[in-house]
Amino acid sequence: MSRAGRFAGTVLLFAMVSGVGAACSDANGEPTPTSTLVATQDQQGQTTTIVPGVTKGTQTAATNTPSPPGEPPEVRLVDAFPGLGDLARPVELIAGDDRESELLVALQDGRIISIVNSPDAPEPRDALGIREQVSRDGNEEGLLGIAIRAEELGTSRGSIFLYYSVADGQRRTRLSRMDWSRTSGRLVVDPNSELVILEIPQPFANHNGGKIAFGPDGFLYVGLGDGGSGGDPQGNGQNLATLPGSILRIDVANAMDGQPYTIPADNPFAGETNARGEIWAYGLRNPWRFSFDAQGRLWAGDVGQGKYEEINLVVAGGNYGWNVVEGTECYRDGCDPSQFNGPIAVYGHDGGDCSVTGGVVHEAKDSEALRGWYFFADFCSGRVRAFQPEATEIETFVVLEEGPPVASIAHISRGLLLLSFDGRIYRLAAD
Ligand SMILES: [Ca+2]
Repeated sequence: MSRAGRFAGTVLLFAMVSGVGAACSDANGEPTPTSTLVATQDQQGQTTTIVPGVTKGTQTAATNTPSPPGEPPEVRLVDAFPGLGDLARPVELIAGDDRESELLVALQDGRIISIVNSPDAPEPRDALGIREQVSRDGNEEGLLGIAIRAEELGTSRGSIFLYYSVADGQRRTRLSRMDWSRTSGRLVVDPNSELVILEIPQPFANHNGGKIAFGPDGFLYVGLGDGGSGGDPQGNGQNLATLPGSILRIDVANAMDGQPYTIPADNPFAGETNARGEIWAYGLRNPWRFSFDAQGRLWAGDVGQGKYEEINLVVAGGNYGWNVVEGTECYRDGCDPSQFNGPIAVYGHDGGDCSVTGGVVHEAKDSEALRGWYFFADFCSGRVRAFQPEATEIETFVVLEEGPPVASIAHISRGLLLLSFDGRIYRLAAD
């Protein structure tokens, strides 16, 4: 199957992933990118000279000069693991050890695979398989997030946290912890060691959020969608008494039976009546992927209903507007958008855009030209966009017009990796 064919074939899946498949909108008043820069996509296998942390050949950091202020970098995608077979719906990639010689990739069907961090990586090994307990009934259901505390990566055993849709019983998602150890140097998770941290009833199959990550403060952040359907019929986004529609911040350092987590005392709603203390920020529709940058700032993509896709800078107690505001416009008539935390970047549904995949600020150990830009993607169109967070006025550029269906973006020292539902993991490279 041709690459173009693969991409076309995944557009429908995308629309479903975002939950906006039936909600196409007109383009009136949509903000448009100020610049369109088309970069070519490399063929698979072009970058076989790359080794972890080092970029050889013509793509050395020394030859990549920073982009002039305000000018977007020229980028292309290279297959990061050309020796690997296609992966089935990869949704997260994290380091498996402190040298990043091993990487863990979560597959939506309930597997975690271990791959060698090298372009000529041999076929993956299984680190965990819990397909029988993970629901894939809905397109957006499945194993959606994994996280390991960075301090544990240099050790021989530790804990991994998982977020997935539960197969049995009432429709719900689960945050849980399992133990891992190393066998022949590779991380293996023990599925029998599961401790359930938190379960969230899910009234509908879509909008499950699913990104989980430890912040620089050591607390676990959990992205939850609004509960699903369309338009947030339960009003979870603006309801502080319910968890959906929020990013949570919880302390799982001493998780145990009977007290699987605690609420940090400095959480914005800790101790308030009629509010869940776990909530760090709310008013989110489906925060599909978030990340922390080197300064500790939390960036989240929020998938729109039918008109606008957002990138938000998430702060304690922030209310990002859903379901009163979509983007910078009223979703409910007569609202006042200035009452909410507005998005840092927003784009409309022109040209096939329909579902944002939140990205990362590139620390660019591999390329000076990419340093400091926040890169993110649209799952439906395949476009990759970028902006400079430090700019006085945020200006968003399309840096890649035709890309694959990127479901998640990860950041390791080797570079910025885009996990695509075409089965490949790409590295973003400077041209
Ligand atoms: Ca919003």
